[in-house]
This record gives sequence, structure tokens and C-alpha cells, in this order.
Amino acid sequence: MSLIQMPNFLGLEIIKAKMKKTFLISFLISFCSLASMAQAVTYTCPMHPEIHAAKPGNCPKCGMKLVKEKVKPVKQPAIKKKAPPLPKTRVPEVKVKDSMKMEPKEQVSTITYTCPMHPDIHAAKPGNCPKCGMKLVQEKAQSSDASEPEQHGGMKDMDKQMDDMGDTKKDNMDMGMDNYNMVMDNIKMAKKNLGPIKTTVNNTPQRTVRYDLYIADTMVSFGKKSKRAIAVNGQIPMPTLTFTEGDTAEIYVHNNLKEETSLHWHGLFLPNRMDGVPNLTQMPIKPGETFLYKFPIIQHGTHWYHSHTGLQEQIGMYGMFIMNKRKEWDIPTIPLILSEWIDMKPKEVHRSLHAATDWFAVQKGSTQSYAEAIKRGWFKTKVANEWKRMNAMDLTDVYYDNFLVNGKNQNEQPQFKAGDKVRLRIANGGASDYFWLSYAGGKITVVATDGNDVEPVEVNRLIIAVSETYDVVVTIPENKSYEFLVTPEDRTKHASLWLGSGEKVAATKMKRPKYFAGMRMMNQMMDMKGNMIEMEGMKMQNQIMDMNTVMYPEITGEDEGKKTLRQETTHAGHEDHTMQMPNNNSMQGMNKATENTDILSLNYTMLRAPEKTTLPKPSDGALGGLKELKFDLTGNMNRYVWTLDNKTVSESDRILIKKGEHLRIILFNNSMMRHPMHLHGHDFRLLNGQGDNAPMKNIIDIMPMERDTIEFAASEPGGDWFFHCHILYHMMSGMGRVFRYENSPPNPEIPDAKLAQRQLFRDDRMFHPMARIGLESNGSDGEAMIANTRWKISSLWHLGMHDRHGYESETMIGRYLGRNQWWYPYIGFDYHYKAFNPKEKNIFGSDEKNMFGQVSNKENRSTVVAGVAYTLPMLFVADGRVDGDGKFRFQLSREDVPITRRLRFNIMLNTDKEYMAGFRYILTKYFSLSTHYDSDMGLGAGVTITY
Ligand SMILES: [Cu+2]
Repeated sequence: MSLIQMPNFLGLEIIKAKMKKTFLISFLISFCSLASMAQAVTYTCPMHPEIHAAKPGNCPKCGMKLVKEKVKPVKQPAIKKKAPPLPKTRVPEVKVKDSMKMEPKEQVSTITYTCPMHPDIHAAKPGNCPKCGMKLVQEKAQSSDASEPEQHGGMKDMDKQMDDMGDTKKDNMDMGMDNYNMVMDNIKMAKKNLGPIKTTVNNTPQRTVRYDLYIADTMVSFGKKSKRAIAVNGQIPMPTLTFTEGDTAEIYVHNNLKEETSLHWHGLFLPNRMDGVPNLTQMPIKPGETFLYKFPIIQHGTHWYHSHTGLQEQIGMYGMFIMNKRKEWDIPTIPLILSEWIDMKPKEVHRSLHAATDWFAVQKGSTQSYAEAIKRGWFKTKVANEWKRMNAMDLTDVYYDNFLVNGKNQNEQPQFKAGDKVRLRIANGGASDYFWLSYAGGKITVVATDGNDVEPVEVNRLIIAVSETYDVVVTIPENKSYEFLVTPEDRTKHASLWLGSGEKVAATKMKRPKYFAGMRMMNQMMDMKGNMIEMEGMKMQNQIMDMNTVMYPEITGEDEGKKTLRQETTHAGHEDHTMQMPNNNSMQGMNKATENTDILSLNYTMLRAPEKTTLPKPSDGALGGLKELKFDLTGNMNRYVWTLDNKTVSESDRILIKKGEHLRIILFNNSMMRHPMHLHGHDFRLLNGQGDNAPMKNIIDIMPMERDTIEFAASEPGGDWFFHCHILYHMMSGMGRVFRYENSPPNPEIPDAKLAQRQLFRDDRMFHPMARIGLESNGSDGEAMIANTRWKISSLWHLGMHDRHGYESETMIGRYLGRNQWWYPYIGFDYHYKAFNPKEKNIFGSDEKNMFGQVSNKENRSTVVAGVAYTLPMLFVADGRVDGDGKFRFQLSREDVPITRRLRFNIMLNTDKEYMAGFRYILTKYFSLSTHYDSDMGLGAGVTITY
């Protein structure tokens, strides 16, 4: 197939070779010039820090744009006296291990090198680890840095600990000492700027606080039309429930809906039967029923609550859940719950995502069509992308009609005056969107996350993952009205809160992401097997390197299209700082590296608990004490399947855990989207380089390619606890697991465990219908199907206007295999009738015989078929089958090549000498104008209905 050879034709190999050559040249140049230039500017790859070049250009390993690397003086005064300093270009690599300072005496003759991941490796010279490729570090060092957790004393102990992925020591190293120091400086500064904050002590005796929540249908006009939503006590969001630590909550939920419901108390430690997951911790609350949630308030902080039933969270069932400390800050505090609104019914959103229509992309203008790619110089990227069988990439799944802060797009809090400090308790109650938070009045001081205090840090902005909470403090600088801006990750629209009164000071609006730059990044990150490449030696943890920075115009510059590309390929001194990352091994460096910005975004390594969070000793009963679990976050965007280790909730067993033991969970995101993973009923330590002071969270956002570690104590008496992606449509597709405490007492809320399990599993086993019906002047052809995670039952037809055009219908059932679901074996039944016309010829001649020389049974075929379809590079589907008459057929087809934002091209060719080519122009979600030529049915034009 000539199509398969396309990339060669496009010269990808040549480009690679060119890159190698270019690199070699630039390396030589850099080597020579470095000898003479002490403080020369050099360039490195964000993904491959071992690369150093004298000139800007592309990385020879991954083709990514090199970024400036500022040579830092060696911070080892002891060495300076006794031995020549290490070559300057080496500094950034060695610095990873800055914490391991050498004993001066050993310096000259006895330095050896080892791998941080493989302590069994010992080398006389610096270099890379033969096992993992990671930069070797100096051995025989004494760790003396402040962040060193006390319990990890000597080197021997450390070696042992190193074997443990996610160990706090290793964790510190991954973070990099400069980053650590920078965070500590930031904390110092933030504390100073925050100043002392008054507190008030609540002396009211512990009491029972009762709320009655009446859940009922309502109509809202958040979008363009009046639509159904669900209100609680007549309001959206649901009322803010406030408690004080030590209270007892009594929440009566009255279900006045015509459907089941439930409420989950997000991030709360409570008895399992009160956790509010229908069919797991309780049976659903039936229409007309009242359910009492009663639990003691044993923690504090900003939390929220939401329906855990179906897709109700998308249409209004979210609210704040605030637990004040007994000694609480005395500072104006505003709870903010963020959400999205879409006029489309959430069930239809869910179905559309599974049907993989790109209507949301059309609405967003993120189709990434060929025309756009060619016009703006990204053609090769587009081809490479499709070669790797990727459809257009996006940051979010759904196009929303509006974004809400406390149920409104625009909010005002005019009561504040110059100098006031305001605490915002923010929860992302959105179903699927992350939000950027930025402020027109200066820095944002982050003081808590997921209900847990953190040491204050100052940032310019932060992203809040779906279901995450952050407490931030902002200051009103003058007597004006300052915008606190909430921007969804895809930056299609925004919502605001205005603080103060007077002249309006707007925050800088975020420009739309550069999708082609993102596409190129995805190409670089993904191998041909559809796996995310794990970068050797990269500290990719905890959002520290925001991959998506390549798409942020405010950091990496506007997409200049072809101009940029030309400069890029000729290395014409063009500086394109591709990524916001701790280059120079510091975050200050990171921001300096990007000259056009001083934007500091929060990342997880900046979160530090004020107190030690080390887990209590495992109890004696828990043998072994530590259970380590690893999960790959997996997904298949083309069919909207989201899983852990390629298994949905219903396809996997519950994971048994023991009370008293420690759980360590290592998560690798092997998918193209970020996922906010949420654990019910427990906080976990996020191993982020803060050692003993690792922050406690119940949500961890994991970016593509990241590998992160969390750990928690199994401290509950029992029960089933859900662990899942909090993107609603991912969760409903089965992206989760259930942790079950061994020997749990039976849950009185689940009288019939088998029934409950069946209903629980129903969510991700659901079949979704979809169809495409062409009604054109030459007849009708189309396809209707129902499909779930693995299975598809489909029926396709070609009905000509008369018998010489033929009538055909094929009905098939098959199962998708593998994580990427490229394989699709099927069986089915084919009926074909066509009045044979010996004079009729098409471009292959008469179709009396097929290309294998077999006499065609098209004239009157009524037989079983069995075959296998396989998705090829460029998203062509190869389909080989044999029918009950022993006739073979091989077919190649490609659907929906995005020519322009709305124009799609379809093509098909098979060994029965049948072929088809056509265009479809998308008018609305359901209607397209279409035209196609078919070897049997001839030319036609009309409409296509897409469902
Ligand atoms: Cu997800």
C-alpha cells in the first residue's frame, strides 16, 4: 500500500537524519566554544537534560525545541580549593544530586558514580546508567541537606530505600534541590507577606447540626435555552453546609426526583455506609425516599459534596461542605464552587463522547484539520499524528455553553477595601473541566488543598483539577474592583468574581491553546504502539513540568504558523521556549528561561504540609505492613474507553486491603489526557519531594507521562472505598477500582450484595447507540450500532434506488481487542442482491469476478461472514473476511479525514472491485450535507444524519 509508505514519502526519516547531523554539528561547535567561553549560554532539551548545545535548535533525541540553559557556578567551595571544578556544562546534571556533597578529601582520587535508581551500579566516570539511562551521580556522598528525612540516615540505608519507588528520599532527589530551595524561599516570602492572621476560638459545645436537603427538578437558563437541571432546596449550587470540627452532621436527603439519587461527601472521613456511593456503600435513594446521612465531623477544611448517581453532578448537584476548625482564621472568607454548564443533556454528552463524533471539536474550533495544518505549516505534524493513529488532541472532552462560579458567570463582592485580605475556599465542582485561577490584584497565596493546610506559597496562577479544592488568600491592593478569573483548561470562555468596588481591573484573559504544538508534543511522547514514552531520568513528577506549556501562548509565544516552522527547521536563531519547566534545575530559572513571561504556576512540588505527615506505624496485625500497587492510567480516545491497566471497574476484582497496613500506589499516566484520581474516605500523602512534610490530599492530578506516588494508612475499620478518576465521563466509563478491607463487617445498607454489584457494574457495561444514515439521490447507505467497552453490534446497509444498483445489508458482532483496540474480529451475516449487468464495468473492469479470481456472489449473496478488522497507521481500517460461500474480501477504508473544520472525506476500496469516496460537510451535531460516489450506486448527493 502506498499509503503505508507515506511517512517515508514525507521524509520523516530524512528529517531525523538531518536532526542527528545538526545535533552533531551543534554539539561540536558547543564543545569547542565552551572551552573558551566560561559563562556561555547553552541550550538543552526539556526532555533530555543530558543534551547540551551551543545554539538553539531541536533535540536530536526527540526533536523538541531546545531551551536556554544558564550555566550556574558550581556551589561547592570545598571543591574549588582542592580540585578543578567540574566542567560547567556538567553542572545541571550533577546538580540533581546537589544534596550529596562530597567530602573534600575523597574528591581527587576516589569519586565514583552511581545511579539514583540502581545503587548496584558503580562507575569511575560520570555518565548514564546502563540499566535506565539516568544520569549517574557521585557516590560516597554524605547527605546533609535540610530536606533529608531524618529516618534515612546513612548511605547504606539509603541504598536500601532507593529500591523502593516513591520513597521519600528518592522523592527528594526527583524534585531537585534547587527546586526544593526555591519552594522554601517562596514559603518564607509568602509567610512574611501574609503576616500574622488573627484567629477566633469557637467555644460552642459540640453539637448536632441538622440539614434538610430537598432534591427536585428545576429549569435553568445557564446556557442559551431553558433546560432541566436538579436543584436542592431550590438552588444551584446546592446549599453550603457548614460545620465545626467536633460537631455531628445529620443530613436528611429527601428525594423528590423521579429518579434515584445519592450524595457523596467528598474528602470526608466517615463510616463507609455514609460515603454515598450508590450500589457500593448504600443502595440508591429511590424517588420519594428520605435518607439520613449521619456522621461525626472529625476533620476540618474546604470540601464539597455531590451526587454520585449517574450524571446528576453535571446538572446542578454540587455544593460546598465547609468544616471550620475550633480555632479558625478570622478573615473574610468566601466559598466558591466552580462548574460548567451545557445545554445538551448529560446522557447525550456521554453518548456523543462514546460515539466519537467530533462535534465538540467543531464547536471549539479545535478540529486540527488538514487545511489548517497546511496553511499554518503543521502538515508533517498532522501526518505524524495520524500515522500514530491519533485523532485530534484536546485538553478537555466537552464543549460547554457556560462556566459558573457559585451558579453565576459574573459575581461581585464589592464590600472589600484597599489592604483587605480575602480567603477564597475554592472547590472544582465541574464534571470534566479543569480551571485556571488567576487574579488581577497580584499574587495568589495558596494556603490549603483538599481540606488540608499547606505552608503558604505565592503564585501567579494555579490550575484546579476536577473535584480538587484549594484555599487561597488574595489582597485588594487599592479601592478598585479586581477580577478573580476562572478559565476552563480549553480556554473557550471564562467566569469571574469581582472583589472590591470602583474601577474595574480585569485579569489578563488566557488565549486559546496552540493545538498543533500540543499535537507535536503528543507525537513526541507517544510511540508507535500507542504507549507514552517514559522519559529516562526526567523528573516528571507532580506537575512540575507542565507538558501543556507548549500550548500556552502566554509562555511559549503565539503560534506563528509557517514562519515559526521555517525558523525551526533552519535553526535560524529562533528562540522558542517550548516548556515551562525547572530548567537550570530551578523554578526561578524556569521563569527566566521564558523571557516573555514571569508567570509562576503552582505545581504539586510546592505543596508542603506545615506538620509532619509520616504515616503511623503499621499495626502489628498487618503483616508486611506495606502493600505496593501500581496502576497505569489507560485510555482509548477513539472509542472513549477509560481504564486502569486496561480494565474497567466491572472487569476487575476488588482490591483487598488490611486495616493497619500502609498502601503505596504508583500511578503512571499512559494516556493522552490528565486524570484527577480520587480516593474515598482517606487522605493520602503525595510524595512530592517534601519528605516528612508531604502534603495530604484526596485528589491527585496526573499529567500524561507522569509517574507519581501516593501512600496512605488503611485506617478505616472496614468497607468498600472507591478510587477513581473524577472526570465524570471517565468514571462512568469504568476508570476506577474498589478497595475492600478484608474481613469487613457486613454493610447494613447493602442487603443484597449481588444485586448491588450488578447495578454498580452496569455503568461501565452500558451499550451506547450510534448511527450514521445517508439519504442521497442515489439511495441510502449507513450504519447503526450499539457498542460498549469491548463489544460492538453493527448493521450497515447500501440500498440503491433500483435493483441494478443493488441492495446490501451486513450485520456483525465483534469484540475489540487490546488496549488500543486496533483489532476487531467479528462474525456476521451478509445479504447482497444486485441485478447483474454484464456490460457494466467500473475502473477495475467487470465485477463479475473479484480480484482473487473468484466468481462474485454479489448477485445474490445471503451468507455468514467472519473477519478481522485492524486499524492501520493513518487511521485506515483494513478488513479481511471470508463468507460462507468461501469468497474472500479485503477492504481498506478511512472515515472522516478532517479536510477543514467542518468538511470530512471518506474513502473505501475492496477486492470485490467496489469503491466509494465522498464528502460530508457538518452543519450541526446531527445534520451534514453529503455527497459520494459508489461503484454500485453511482453518484449521489443529499444529507447525512449522524446520531
Ligand atoms: Cu480521567
